[in-house]
Amino acid sequence: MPSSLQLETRPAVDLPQLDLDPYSIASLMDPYPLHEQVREAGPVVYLTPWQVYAVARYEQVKAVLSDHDTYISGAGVGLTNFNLEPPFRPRSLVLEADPPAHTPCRAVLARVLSPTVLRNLRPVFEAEAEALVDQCLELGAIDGIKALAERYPLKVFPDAVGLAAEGRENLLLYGDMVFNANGPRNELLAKSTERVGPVTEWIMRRCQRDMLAPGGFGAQIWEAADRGDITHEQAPMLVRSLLSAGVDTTINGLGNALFCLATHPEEYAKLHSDPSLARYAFDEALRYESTAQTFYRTTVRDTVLAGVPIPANCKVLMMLAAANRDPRKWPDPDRFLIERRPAGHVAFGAGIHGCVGQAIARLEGELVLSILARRVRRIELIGEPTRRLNNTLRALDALPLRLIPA
Ligand code: OVV
Repeated sequence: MPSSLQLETRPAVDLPQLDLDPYSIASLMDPYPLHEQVREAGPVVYLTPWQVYAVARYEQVKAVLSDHDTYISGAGVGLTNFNLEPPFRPRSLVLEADPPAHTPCRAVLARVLSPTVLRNLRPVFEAEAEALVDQCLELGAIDGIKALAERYPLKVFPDAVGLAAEGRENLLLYGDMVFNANGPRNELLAKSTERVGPVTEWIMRRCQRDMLAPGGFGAQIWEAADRGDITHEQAPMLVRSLLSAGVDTTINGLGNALFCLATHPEEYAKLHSDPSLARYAFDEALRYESTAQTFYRTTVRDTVLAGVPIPANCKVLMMLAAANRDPRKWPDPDRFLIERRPAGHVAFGAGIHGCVGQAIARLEGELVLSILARRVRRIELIGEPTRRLNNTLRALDALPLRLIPA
């Protein structure tokens, strides 16, 4: 047999084929055993249940995030390949777009959420955090999710966008559905699609100019269209991005941080004695319990990653939460340590699609945790936390806590 034929029929270089399902109930409840299996099987693996490539090591996740020309977002950042199946809603102009179309849209959002803007918002966000923590302290026993992790972002973020108070719980249903939609068409997606019914129309109506208070993020997006930075057709779609990505994410970031602190009293004690650790504690919680567990890319051409060939038009699953616990990158990765400096974690992604709202997310996290640290001596877990399963998000439904005042 001629050697060239042998070469052609040789299987791809060491591509482990794993019969593992990240969307099984067991894995959604506790994803970390599967993360370790994928990470240790090789730098690139193939998950047979969904027929996708997957990377779970920090180095390869970072490589895929960084090479946005090869690993594109325009074919969707979930399991569904938009080249083969249409998206369930009109594509996001930032999340599900590539340069050059992506660039001006991203720039508008980056300007609206700039450090200067956030510096001005800080006193407002701080006063809200103080009021809410005081209310929780008066109650003593609270559900940390409903009373704090949900209430805070649901107040401060839509206020900053310029959204009226009525109907904000719709944002929770919408976020739940958008993040479920990045996974397979399973029971979770079916249920949240059912619940979301009339909400989509409500959301799209809120993106219109007349619904957005002057001076808010929403109004500023429309002003960017007046300046010609984007078109007036694009403006409501970018407001939709804020409403899609700005609430459920921070809610669960905060909820997971409260969970980490309640289950690691020795770490909470450190935070209580030095509230200036709040910013690091929030980032460590994001590393340890990454809110957005996964995102996908799609190969635009044949490529090679860590010596493994990947053909064109394939979905590549980036296991962000697994990369954030890769022992090749992090000493003692399975320990929650608030004095760690977890710079470089990929809970916000990285590169041109890295979370454009990460500064506002960190502002919310830092403020809530630092005010808790000052006013609460101890956080006691007084019941079993329950999970809210979502195809993308690491989320809690309930977190029974008692707050012991300082
Ligand atoms: C779920 C999600 C994350 C980030 C961005 C968007 C959505 C968007 O709609 O642009």
